[in-house]
Amino acid sequence: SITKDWWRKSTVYQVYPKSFKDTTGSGEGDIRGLIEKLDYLQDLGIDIIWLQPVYVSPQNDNGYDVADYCEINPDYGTMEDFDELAAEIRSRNMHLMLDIVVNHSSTEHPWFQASRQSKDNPYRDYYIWKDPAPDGGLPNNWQSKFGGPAWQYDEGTGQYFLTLFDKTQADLNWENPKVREEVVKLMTFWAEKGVSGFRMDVINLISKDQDFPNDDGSVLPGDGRRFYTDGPRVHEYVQEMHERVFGPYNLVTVGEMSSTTMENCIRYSNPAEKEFSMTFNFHHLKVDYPNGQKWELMPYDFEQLKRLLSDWQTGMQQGGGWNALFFNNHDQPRALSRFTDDKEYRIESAKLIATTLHGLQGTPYVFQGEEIGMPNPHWKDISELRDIESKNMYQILQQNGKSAEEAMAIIRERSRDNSRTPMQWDDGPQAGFTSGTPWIKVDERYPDINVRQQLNDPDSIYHHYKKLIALRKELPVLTDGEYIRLDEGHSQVYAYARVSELETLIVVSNFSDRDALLRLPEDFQAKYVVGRHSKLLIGNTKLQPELQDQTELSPYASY
Ligand code: TEU
Repeated sequence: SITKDWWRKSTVYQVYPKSFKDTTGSGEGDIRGLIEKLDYLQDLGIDIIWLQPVYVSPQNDNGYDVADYCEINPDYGTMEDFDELAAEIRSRNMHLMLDIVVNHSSTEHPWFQASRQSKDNPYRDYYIWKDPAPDGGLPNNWQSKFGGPAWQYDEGTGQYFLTLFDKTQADLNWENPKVREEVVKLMTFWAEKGVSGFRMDVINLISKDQDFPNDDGSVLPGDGRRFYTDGPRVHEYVQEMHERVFGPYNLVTVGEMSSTTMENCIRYSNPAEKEFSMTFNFHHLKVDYPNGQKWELMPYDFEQLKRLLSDWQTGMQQGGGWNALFFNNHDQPRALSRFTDDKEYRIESAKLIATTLHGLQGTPYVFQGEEIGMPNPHWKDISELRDIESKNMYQILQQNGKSAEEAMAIIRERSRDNSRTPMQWDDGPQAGFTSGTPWIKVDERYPDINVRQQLNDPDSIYHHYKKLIALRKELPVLTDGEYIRLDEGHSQVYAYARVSELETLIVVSNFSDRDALLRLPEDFQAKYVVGRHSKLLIGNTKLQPELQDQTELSPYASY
């Protein structure tokens, strides 16, 4: 039986199907490959599998350019394969969460093909078309997230259409009730197939200011771009989806919020608002962006990382919102390489990343490969990369004056392909991912970093994740405990507590390659440690009965 808000004790595993497991020798992962690995995910303790897009698509943005919302891309398999996957997941008491990409569709979608036929075509207003500006230029100064203008000119009808992402991803016009009807229909189609939930792609961009004002360059505090985010009718649209699909089918939903605010995330995820179950926000993953600019390099700001994590813990807790917890996904470089040490202290670092995240309040997301400590791959040159955003930016950086080497150095750190290389199953050819040639290279360190070797090692990163996932189901304080930051600006250590009536849990992480010493704040010790049953969550998740008055921490140790 599904108890209310069951997903507050769940852990989600994110599958990037193209790189998960190939069963045909095509060099690309497929649905049957995921079916083969369900026992592995069940063993890890996963409750929900977030399957990224497998719909019909020209694959310009690896499936986030959908050309048929209710059909499976033949590269991934058939609808029968999908139905078998759904049944196999249900039979293991696990849940399937599908990716819904409805801010935009592929320009190869029949809707768009019709829309571009003529200005009076019935599908014209499914998309956002604008006349050229009086001087013949672009309708406004909006820029695509993948670089370049956000408007593409259509010769046939002499108008521009909006593309906030790639030029082959045309933004849908949510002002049009027919578009909203189509979205309800396609979500109902998948809900009827027994899908338990949806991850909603860049869902806070669907409501545009109908004046389409120029971007005045004012940015939201810390990041983001005003015209992109949390538009005038976004909450109205989400509430309509909740009323017509999420609620009736009791779905668990997560909204991907590009450059949003805390206030909006509280509105999006407080159950009383009847919108989403939880939200992804990205502020903590921009602490290495010099003044919010992704395509410049700087060492990450540790204090800002801790402050953002803490602010969002406290703010969402006070506002009744719910965080989707993550450090990794298919759009980000591997956190292991980004925030810790992926060489000498790789294993300690991978465990630290896990312990630091899984001690927080929210629903944790495990992105494929993080549970075995996969680092950023080594990229020789741009020819090894596949991501449309990386390839665009490699050109744009050089147009803006960077040398090819300087551009490549930035791409190496920032590219989304860092997280898109094939899952490393064993030390056999192509890490057991494919019998063919992989669509993107396997990282050369796979013989030392793979699933098979870690399944048999009780001290492995894999088993550390498995224990953390189990602990979330065992300790109520992980779900409900008040969050209290403890490190007070320590230069190496991030420490926090989760406190409930019965338990005090303390999570301590040394994000440095040097020994560290942490003394817990006196008032905290007096109030929460003396006389209370205090537990120290140890990296290997054994619970230590008493608490020293100060904690010695070796490099990248986490407790
Ligand atoms: O990502 C939206 C998004 O904000 C990221 O693309 C990020 O802003 C981008 O990498 C630039 O830094 C979602 C999907 O997760 C992503 O894979 C898609 O490319 C994008 O939407 C368009 O559908």
